[in-house]
Amino acid sequence: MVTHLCSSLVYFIFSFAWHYNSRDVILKITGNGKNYQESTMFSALFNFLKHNFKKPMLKHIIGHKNPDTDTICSSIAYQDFLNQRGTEAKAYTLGHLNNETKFIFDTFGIDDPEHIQELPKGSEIILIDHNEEVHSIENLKDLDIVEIIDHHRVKIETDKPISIYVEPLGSSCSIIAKKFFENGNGNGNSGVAFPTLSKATASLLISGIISDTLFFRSPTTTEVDKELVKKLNEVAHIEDLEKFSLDMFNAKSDLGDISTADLIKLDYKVYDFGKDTYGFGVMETTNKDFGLNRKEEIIEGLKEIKEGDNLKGVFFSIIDILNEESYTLSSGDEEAELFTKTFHSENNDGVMFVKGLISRKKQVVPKIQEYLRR
Ligand SMILES: [Mn+2]
Repeated sequence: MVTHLCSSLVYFIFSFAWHYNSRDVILKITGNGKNYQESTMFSALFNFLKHNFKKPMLKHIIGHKNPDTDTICSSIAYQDFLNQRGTEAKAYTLGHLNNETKFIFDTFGIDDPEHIQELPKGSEIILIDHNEEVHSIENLKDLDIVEIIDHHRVKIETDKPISIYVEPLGSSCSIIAKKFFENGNGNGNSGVAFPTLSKATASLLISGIISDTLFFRSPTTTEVDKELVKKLNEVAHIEDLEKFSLDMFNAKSDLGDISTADLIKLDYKVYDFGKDTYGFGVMETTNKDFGLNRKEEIIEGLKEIKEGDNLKGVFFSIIDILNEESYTLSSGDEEAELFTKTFHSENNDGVMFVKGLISRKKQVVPKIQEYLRR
């Protein structure tokens, strides 16, 4: 920094002196020496200030809409990682935290990230846990994506080269945890600070992995996720992970007097399959009856979303975490048929039960995509 400042100062003095000496030559061209002389002086001064005192642009870390635990925890952990490496970055959320995330924040004493809907034009953003425009911030088109970290299917086009880290791991928190272990504690590249993994960040990363993999029950789980939780817990020291995961899932299932519209949108994503676009809401729960008892209103809600958002169909899956099975409702007969045919299930009075179907990302979306391609 000091060397840089000195060399810039020397450059400033030289460029100013050079412009001053060549004033006579310039005078003939501009016809007004005074103005020119002042403008060079100012532009040299401006460049000097710009190079040495320009505030680095803040990188805004953004997870997906209808945020879940993985999206929030990976955003906060990555903010910590980047800040420790000297990069100005801040995590935001595009919506309210769900009850599972709130439980985790209460347990570890973490503050909510700032809520935003949009960002000023030209802001630099890092997308975490998503890469599709429909899952992102409202005015994504006006923003400058500088990096993507994700574990979903890739569907994005950028107009310049950017850093992209996509790995088929169980969570985005797994990818951030890997970054800490690969770059931290003395393994970093020379000249860059080594991020230290704090107890709080390790706890958030474990929470995100447990949440997204349903504590290793989901078919999205990899051996890497299991290894990472072990290593992270050497720092986090969560005594009983099994009990902690049950507390998380029970917190997520405790939905109180939530409205039907909010229930459907709690964990809701829209997927474009080329010709047709469908909506998929999921409710991962240890209390499936909370959803099944409201079957009629939920189906009505799905129909409204289908109409309002001009979709081909909308599904809502009640996922029984502990028994690893699901009950899916749909917005109409045609989409119900698509679902029963794709998953070889039956439609029992509007409820389609499938044993072992618990992942929207790895099972539901790819299989429906495959079926529609036929
Ligand atoms: Mn995720």
